[in-house]
Amino acid sequence: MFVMVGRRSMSSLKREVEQAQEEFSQRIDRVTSVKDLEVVRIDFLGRQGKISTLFKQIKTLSVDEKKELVPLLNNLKNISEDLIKKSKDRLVQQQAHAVQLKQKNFDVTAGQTGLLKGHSHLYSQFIEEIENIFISMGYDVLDGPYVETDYYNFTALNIPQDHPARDMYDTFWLNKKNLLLRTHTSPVQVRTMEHCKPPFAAVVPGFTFRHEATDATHDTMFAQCEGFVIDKNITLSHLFATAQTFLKTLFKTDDLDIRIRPGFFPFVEPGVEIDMRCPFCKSGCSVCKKTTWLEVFPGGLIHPNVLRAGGIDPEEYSGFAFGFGLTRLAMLKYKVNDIRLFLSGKLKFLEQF
Ligand code: FA5
Repeated sequence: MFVMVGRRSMSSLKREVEQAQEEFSQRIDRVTSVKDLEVVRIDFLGRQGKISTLFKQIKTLSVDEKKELVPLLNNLKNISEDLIKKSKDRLVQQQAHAVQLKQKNFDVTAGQTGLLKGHSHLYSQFIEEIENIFISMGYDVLDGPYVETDYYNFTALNIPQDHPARDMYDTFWLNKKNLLLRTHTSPVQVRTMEHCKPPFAAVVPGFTFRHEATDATHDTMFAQCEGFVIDKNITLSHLFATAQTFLKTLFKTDDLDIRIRPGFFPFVEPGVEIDMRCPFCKSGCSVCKKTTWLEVFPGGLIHPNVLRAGGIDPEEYSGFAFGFGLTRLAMLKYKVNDIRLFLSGKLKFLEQF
């Protein structure tokens, strides 16, 4: 704060006006922000500021002295106010421009520490692993629609209208006639036969939907993996060897027995259930429920009616098909005890994989 003590001589007051002017010019030249400018304004033009304080000295002067000093002080005040205003306009503009530039060059990819790092979902990882195993065995990977027609999901698979086997699949029917959410990946079999000439081998991993009560091993949305091979002279031995090779590779073991039981699916004849020896124990554990066997791989030889629906002559070609529960297999491999965790979005669960 600038305080005047006692009466000053005219010449000393004039010197002070000049000094104030000089100091003001120096300070305003150095100002780089509106905030700093406000400090300068208060120091010179505020009620206790240097220029205001000089004005207060006028009353101690004679009339002639006043006539000489007042114009000088008015001039200093006007110049200072004008410079403050111009500087403020310039600084406000500069600051707005800087904000604009910052937004324009804002790099959303710039590294930040301490942020959560994402990774692919357990489903994506497992599907990729399964695809790679089958690709190494010469299979193509195919896809099919989730919204299916009654024809591909049932009729073409040897399950005509009113066939009791339709009850095996609790179906989500859509409002549009004959449309449903596919209950299994098997519809892709006939879709493929319609477009490809044998021989071919393909797998179709993907989501399927059933209108079922959920529990630890049943969900309404879960994944299956269909597989089928069509060529001349395909037999059940090809299916068994495929199942064994796939399961050995997936569970990373050379020592993996399989056993075969009869199974019923209208689209295969004969139909089988292939079980594998529990890879986690020798004499029974909680995973295999003390049986040492796990039911994992339903399949069979493709029914002649299905080959015909796909435009393939069953007298010339035969094929095998399987459709295992991909989610259930992932539960076994990663020891997940509740299927509902897969799509729960719970990070605590997902971060483990
Ligand atoms: C089928 O869906 C046949 N399409 C499989 C098939 C394909 C057989 C080709 C022969 C030839 P199934 O309804 O059994 O079959 O289902 C196959 C697997 O899907 C089951 O073994 C089970 O692992 C899994 N699965 C069935 N329902 C559910 C569910 N609600 N939640 C989780 N997994 C399920």
